[in-house]
Amino acid sequence: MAKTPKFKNTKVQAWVDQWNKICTPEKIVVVTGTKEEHTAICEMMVKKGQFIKLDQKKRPGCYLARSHESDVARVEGRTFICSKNEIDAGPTNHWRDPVAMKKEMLRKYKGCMAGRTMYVIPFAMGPIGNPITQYGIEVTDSPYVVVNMNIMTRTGDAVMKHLDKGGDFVPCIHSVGAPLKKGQKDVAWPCAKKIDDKYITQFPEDGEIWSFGSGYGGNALLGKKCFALRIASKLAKDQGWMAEHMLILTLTSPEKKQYHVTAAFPSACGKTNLAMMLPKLPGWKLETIGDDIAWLKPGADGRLYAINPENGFFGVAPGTSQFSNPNALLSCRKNTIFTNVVLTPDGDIWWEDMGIDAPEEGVDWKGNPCYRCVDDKRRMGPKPGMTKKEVKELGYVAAHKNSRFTAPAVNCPVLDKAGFNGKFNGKPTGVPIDAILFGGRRPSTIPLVNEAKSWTHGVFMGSAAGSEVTAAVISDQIGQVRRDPMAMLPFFGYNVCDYFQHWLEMERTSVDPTKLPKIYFVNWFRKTAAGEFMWPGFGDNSRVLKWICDRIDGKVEANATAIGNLPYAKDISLENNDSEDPNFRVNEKFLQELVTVDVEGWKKEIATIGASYDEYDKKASKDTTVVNPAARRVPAALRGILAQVTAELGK
Ligand code: GTP
Ligand code: SPV
Ligand code: MN
Repeated sequence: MAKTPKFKNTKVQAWVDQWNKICTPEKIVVVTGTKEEHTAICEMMVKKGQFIKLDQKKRPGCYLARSHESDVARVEGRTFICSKNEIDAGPTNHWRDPVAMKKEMLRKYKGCMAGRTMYVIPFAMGPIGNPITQYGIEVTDSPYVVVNMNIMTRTGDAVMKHLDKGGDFVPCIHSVGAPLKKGQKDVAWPCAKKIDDKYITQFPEDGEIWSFGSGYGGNALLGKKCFALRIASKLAKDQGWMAEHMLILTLTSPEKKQYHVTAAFPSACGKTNLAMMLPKLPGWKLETIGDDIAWLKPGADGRLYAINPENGFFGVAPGTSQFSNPNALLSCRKNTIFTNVVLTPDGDIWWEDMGIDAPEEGVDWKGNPCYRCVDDKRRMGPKPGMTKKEVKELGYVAAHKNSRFTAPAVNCPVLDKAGFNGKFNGKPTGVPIDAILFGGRRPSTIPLVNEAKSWTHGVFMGSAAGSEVTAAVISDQIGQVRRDPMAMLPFFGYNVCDYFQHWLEMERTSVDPTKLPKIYFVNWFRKTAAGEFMWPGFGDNSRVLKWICDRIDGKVEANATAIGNLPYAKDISLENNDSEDPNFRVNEKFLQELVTVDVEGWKKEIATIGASYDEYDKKASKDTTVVNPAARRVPAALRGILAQVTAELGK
């Protein structure tokens, strides 16, 4: 057995010692977080065939990994919230009894690191020393996780020093679940191959995270969804703050007025893109603070202040191009890890809709050869000489739809450095938020932008968010619209109804509710009957952000409708709307439609929102610990808005 190293923090000592005894690794390495250590681990993985080193002139410090076919995205069906009572996990989560779950998982962990190195990663969610920051220790047998955590979080000695002083932390255990027998050769992507052998388990009441069997993204980089959303959302509820699936951006108007905006869109629905967007509107400047997660705390003045707890971007690769998101492309020019994209013969990477020609030949995400299509330079197929149509019919993509880049935030050319470091006007408060956006991929009905009439109405809007399911999750429902309240459906650490109530409480307990951010619902994804996008999206979304700023400043009137305050089309600036390509230009006829209430569509929409509430209420009663099974848990205030909108639509 490996010898447990000595730690000053007794809780760290106990956590590492406990898992050393259970998992029986060959050796233990405590991650110090230096650049040399990071490179050495990457190079070790190259030697073992687990990383491909990319051309170091074109992509300095960059590597490519290919995952196992069973391990390409989050597994929601194997994600568990373990609270003593089922009601506290709520109707949207997979609940398990914590004692039974720990027993079941301990059997899995027994000897699971045999033949492997156990890494101890001290990490911080947020700038080290910031009062909002939280700390964690992830014990893992995956070097891939170590180097990704190095990018996505602040890791190493600086964090351990903080813990040495007795700082508290969230203990996390992760194993790929693939022990090695003596002399057994490792594979390129070790993991538990059967979905049912994977577990992504949160114990919000103990503040612990246990993950087993997967090495991919949010399943394995435990600081991200498991900690910064699931565990943190519960902490936030108990302590009066918010942990949200939101980007944070800083917008500066031509008059040099600054605004801070957060936006909650479901997975693969445009957070990274909006977070680093290049505004089409002349004179507007956008800077990035975060692209996925925001922690918001009420300040003494009643405003909500936000920090980004992360340190890098785990971004969706396909679709990222010079046109759609040049700043993301620049962010992954160096020190980036690519997973499941195409390898080109010159040691570079490629993916679908990267906006550049595919190489004539490459290696696809499964490690098989792929070839440029004969009739489309920007598509690849599994055999030489294929047409774009043939490839489409096969359903083949050369880069996996959920292939990703892990890029350091400091690489982002438009990073708001102060905001990213949790500072505003020199104080470590995070940035004051002016507007909160909700959104999703909705091909019909939902307007381009809709302003909430009140905080409660905004919470209603968030609760009713929904989207087509994307490839960010392993699911047989990709493309179908599902309700995804506040884009948090896969990430609630507790009961969704209590979460709605918590949002309402933020207003009730505010020292000055008039200072809370204004709330908006946006939709960049409306389509025509023929399936074409009606809004160009990307840089053109700055037109919507400007309207929001104008509303905040009281500069424009809005159309008060049954569903909320919509813009008058004339107030959406069409400056610089002269792209040659009609796809990248605002179509004024469509714009009019995008800001008009589709009454019939909304009647259906409202009915399904009501049905989702009924479903939450109904499922709650399954729990035998609930005294009154008929008790309704969806807050009455939200039911009130639902009734109000229903009545007004009927007028
Ligand atoms: P996660 O990292 O999974 O949380 O995703 P995300 O919300 O950060 O999504 P991201 O910005 O990576 O975008 C996902 C996909 O949506 C990409 O393929 C983008 O090209 C596409 N997309 C983003 N913004 C827009 C937009 O304004 N219009 C259209 N049509 N597509 C967009
Ligand atoms: C998401 O699915 O929302 C992501 C990717 O940001 S993962 O980290 O894998 O959850
Ligand atoms: Mn996300």
